[in-house]
Amino acid sequence: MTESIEAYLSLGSNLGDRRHNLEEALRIIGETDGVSIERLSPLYETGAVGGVEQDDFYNIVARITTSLSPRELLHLAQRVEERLHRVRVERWGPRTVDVDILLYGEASIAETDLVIPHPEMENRAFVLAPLGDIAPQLMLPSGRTVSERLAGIEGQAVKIIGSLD
Ligand code: X6L
Ligand code: MG
Ligand code: MG
Repeated sequence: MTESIEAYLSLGSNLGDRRHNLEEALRIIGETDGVSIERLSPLYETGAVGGVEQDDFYNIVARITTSLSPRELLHLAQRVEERLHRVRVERWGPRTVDVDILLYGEASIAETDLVIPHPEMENRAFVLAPLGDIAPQLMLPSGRTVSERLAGIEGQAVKIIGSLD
């Protein structure tokens, strides 16, 4: 009952062993004091959007409960990216793992390095499709549910390829 804030994380990988990278990232997150993974979406393979032409991603969304503050959660995401040897070559380039905070309870945060809800989450099928599998009726900042937003997105290839449970 101490880990009482519900939050959603988006994880993606398109470099190296994509499944292994997501598994390792989730293992580290799940082993962290003050974080408990409550639910995992199916595992998706998704066409890359934004940035240079690059390989397809594996994406997944996790619902967690946590006693960490938003900034502590950001630091955890950054530690996970470092542990998975993420190297920043160019903006929106290929990465071993990317861990983004989508939502943190009802929090609305706009700091230079920490914006919650994630400002682009409503436009990205690689976020909305897995999020919709575990929280279809979740209300987004636009006032639409996840499934309503997903229905309005076209041309972004996403497909379920398995699970990491
Ligand atoms: C216009 C302008 C339309 C920019 C789209 C969308 C830019 C997404 C960046 C955009 C635009 C992004 C992942 C990814 C990235 C991922 C898949 C980004 C930043 N991360 N594609 N692209 N999965 N499928 O996790 O999301 S880089
Ligand atoms: Mg991202
Ligand atoms: Mg990120």
